[in-house]
Amino acid sequence: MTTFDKREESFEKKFAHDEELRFKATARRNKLLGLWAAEKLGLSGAAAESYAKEVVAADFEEAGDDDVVRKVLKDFTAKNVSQSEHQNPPHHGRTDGRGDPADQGTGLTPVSGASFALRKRLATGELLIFPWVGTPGAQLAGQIARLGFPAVALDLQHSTIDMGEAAQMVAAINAVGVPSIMRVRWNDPGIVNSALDMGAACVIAPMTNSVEQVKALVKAAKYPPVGQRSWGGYTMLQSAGVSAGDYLKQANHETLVLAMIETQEALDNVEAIAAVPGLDGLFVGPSDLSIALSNGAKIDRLGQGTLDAMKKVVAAAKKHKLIAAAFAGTADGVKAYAEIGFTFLAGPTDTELMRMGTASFQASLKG
Ligand code: 3PY
Ligand code: MG
Repeated sequence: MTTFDKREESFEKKFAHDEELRFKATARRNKLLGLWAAEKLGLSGAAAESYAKEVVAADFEEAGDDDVVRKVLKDFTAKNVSQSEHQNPPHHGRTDGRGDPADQGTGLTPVSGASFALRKRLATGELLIFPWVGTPGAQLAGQIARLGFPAVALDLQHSTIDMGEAAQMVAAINAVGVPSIMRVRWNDPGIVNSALDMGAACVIAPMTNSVEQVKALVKAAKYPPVGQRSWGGYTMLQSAGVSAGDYLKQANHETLVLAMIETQEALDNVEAIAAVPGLDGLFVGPSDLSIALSNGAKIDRLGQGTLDAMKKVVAAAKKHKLIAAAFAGTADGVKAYAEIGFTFLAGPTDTELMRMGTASFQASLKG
């Protein structure tokens, strides 16, 4: 046997040994997760042990941890274990060697945790309605995140929220275990990259009109091999409660990038835009779209022409298995857009929430 052969043989042995260790460690982590989940499900003793075995076995369905998470969430839902009880599973540190050593034992939330739960929830077909915040301030953002919406969106295009303020607002929202969405100021790779680095679970880019522009958006938002997102923002991610090692592994899947359809050009290209690999969804801006469709004459978010154009967007999204999303603004908007197939809707703006709260307060004084 040559020296080269010997070296190759010893590499192979070491690889097999490492793989075995990794396998055992992952199984042990899954067992601990299974025992924790069993307790939440009211199981104990042999029943808990047997449930933990099921969780270990669930990991063999596919590569990665999604299969395990899916099983536990399904069982929680079936047994009505409430969100607040299961949104913070114990963190045992990564066991597959891919985590950042700095993460070990810090108790940070994996990316698949509550602050990044949008894809899983949307996959069920559930209608998600979230507020649209344009008023700067981490305290306000934190308060809104506690109102019970499934996510909170920050609008940086038409507000005075700057990136520094946005980072604090995202941290305040994520601290409550709620996903944050950011409509960025423009489809600029640096801005898109920063928004995600802050810990946003979803980025919406305005005025994306062509396949080239949407390809550039995806390139900025996804790590290789899908795109060319640059690694960084470690400190911001940690302040948002996210483990860096998990984040690199899971961000392409768990964070969403949506392209806005709000011009005639985007509408004409919607089929081709929807086919751009790596894009997660289409988000209609009905104000701009209706202005474009009326050649600048009016904002007509609920007009028939606008609704017909929006149906075209839903059809393209459905065909390419993308999220069909839009800005609705009011309850009437939410109802009309849900009716035609949108499942991810920006509902009230922060000022609309204040207006409605004030109206309800004044009405209750009269009653
Ligand atoms: C639009 O309606 O044009 C939007 O961009 C939502 O604010
Ligand atoms: Mg717009």
